[in-house]
Amino acid sequence: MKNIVILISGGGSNMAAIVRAAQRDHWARTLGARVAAVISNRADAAGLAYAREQGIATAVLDHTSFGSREGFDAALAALIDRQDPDGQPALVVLAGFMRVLTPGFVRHFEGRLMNIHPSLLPAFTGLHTHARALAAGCKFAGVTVHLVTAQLDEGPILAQAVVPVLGTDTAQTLAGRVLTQEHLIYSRAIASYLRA
Ligand code: NHR
Ligand code: GAR
Repeated sequence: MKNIVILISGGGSNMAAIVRAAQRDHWARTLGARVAAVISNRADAAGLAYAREQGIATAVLDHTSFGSREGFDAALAALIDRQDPDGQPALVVLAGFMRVLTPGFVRHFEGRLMNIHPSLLPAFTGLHTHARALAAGCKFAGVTVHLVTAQLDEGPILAQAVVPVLGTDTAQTLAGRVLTQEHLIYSRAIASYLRA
């Protein structure tokens, strides 16, 4: 069984959409895969409650209790690796995860570490993507699913979706429409990756 470990920092709506897709499309039977754990760097991440309700193992690793990024990342990697009792390397899915990961962590999971970024990469790497797209006068925004590399918000693009920018849009209204597309494309990108 291929274990999927999802990392969150907040609401976890992308994680929830992936869990629902896995249930709806019977990934255990069709893809030999399951969402094995949801891990957050924040104890107050609302997504943890949803994962627990779904019977998915959860864990919190508070990054502020580590003296360095490397220390946090090493503990996080060990925690993820413990999710695979049969030694099957997990697919690690960043879903609203807000901590930049060190090169050592990325090397350990490279090729099986995915992220969803709320912009049409390579445009608008980093944070506050919707406000920046509006400020730039973009007519289209969107979302990108990519493999994670040490270089922030880069790495091979797996899927994208385009969202038109409306004249009335605020960062919040645009974020809402982009999020709807995120919920659609992430599980499709994961399923395609698992089939490859
Ligand atoms: N790590 C690596 N090496 N590469 C990527 O592409 C990563 C990553 C970790 C997270 C998600 C990314 C996003 O899609 C992501 C991609 C947080 C930050 C950030 O600056 C940047 C990009 C992303 C997520 N985080 C601050 C930090 O100091 C903290 C910000 C906060 O806590 O609100 O880590 O947006
Ligand atoms: C989503 O738009 C996601 O793309 C973004 O946070 C929002 C909330 O996600 N992620 C980042 O900006 C950092 N990767 P969530 O509801 O899945 O927690």
